[in-house]
Amino acid sequence: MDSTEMAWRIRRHTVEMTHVSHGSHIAPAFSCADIIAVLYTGILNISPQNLQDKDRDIFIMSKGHAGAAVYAALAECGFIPKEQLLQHYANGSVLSGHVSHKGVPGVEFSTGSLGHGCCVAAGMALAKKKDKRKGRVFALVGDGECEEGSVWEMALFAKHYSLGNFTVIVDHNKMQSLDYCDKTIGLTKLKEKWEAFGWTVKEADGHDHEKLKHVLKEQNVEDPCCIIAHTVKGKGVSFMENNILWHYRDPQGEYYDAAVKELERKR
Ligand SMILES: Cc1ncc(C[n+]2csc(CCOP(=O)(O)OP(=O)(O)O)c2C)c(N)n1
Repeated sequence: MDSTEMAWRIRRHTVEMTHVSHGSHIAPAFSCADIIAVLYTGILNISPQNLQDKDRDIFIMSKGHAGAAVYAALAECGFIPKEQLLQHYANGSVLSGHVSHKGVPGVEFSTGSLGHGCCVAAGMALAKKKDKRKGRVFALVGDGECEEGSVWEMALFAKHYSLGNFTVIVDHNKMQSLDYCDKTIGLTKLKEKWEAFGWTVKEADGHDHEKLKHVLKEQNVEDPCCIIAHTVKGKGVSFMENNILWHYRDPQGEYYDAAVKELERKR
């Protein structure tokens, strides 16, 4: 499957998942749907067959609240049955709202408490390096998540250990849960901040699949790499785009119908 079809399917599944469960975080999932689609269709060396392979790539969804996008990609890649997606956010389901690795093959670490996943990912990258293992480690963080102090401890750590096998992707949609990032805790000169920590920094349109493939394919030798992906929160359904309401709101009634209609038209 190509990345465009994968991104469409991630968005389409996410509408159903959040509609059925009355679950939140549709806009955070739409924001990174293209990044996840590109990762799972041509970058990550992971499959249901190589999950025990110590040389596999590792992906950690540090902004774990957008777990629907990961579950949808895993279902499309054969890690979990597609029918299971509709249990997302349901009581007792293994597909919890925030990504969980318990009972979900393909999820490497449970996340949701922002600022943690990327730190564990850095530790995994160091373990790979020490064990002389192949494979790269990727972590997807939110820009609001970059307001967590632990993210910057991780940045120091990854540079100190020259983790060239480690890539952090920042989903830079300029929004967080209740407002714009800049109105909460400013993130000005985000590129310069990562550079000041000694990272190689690249920027890309987070919805341009060719650009994403280009920056994600290149691997650094010594420095850890940060890719700042410029995105639109809610991307794919026009009334959700850049609209803070859709961080938590779930699509019901006329909103559900309109979201489905727009996505079907865009296929
Ligand atoms: C440690 C922690 N504090 C607060 C929250 C509540 N929370 C969930 S999503 C979110 C906003 C995240 O913003 P961002 O990282 O920019 O993600 P995006 O805008 O892409 O959804 C917050 C504060 C959390 N999950 N973890």
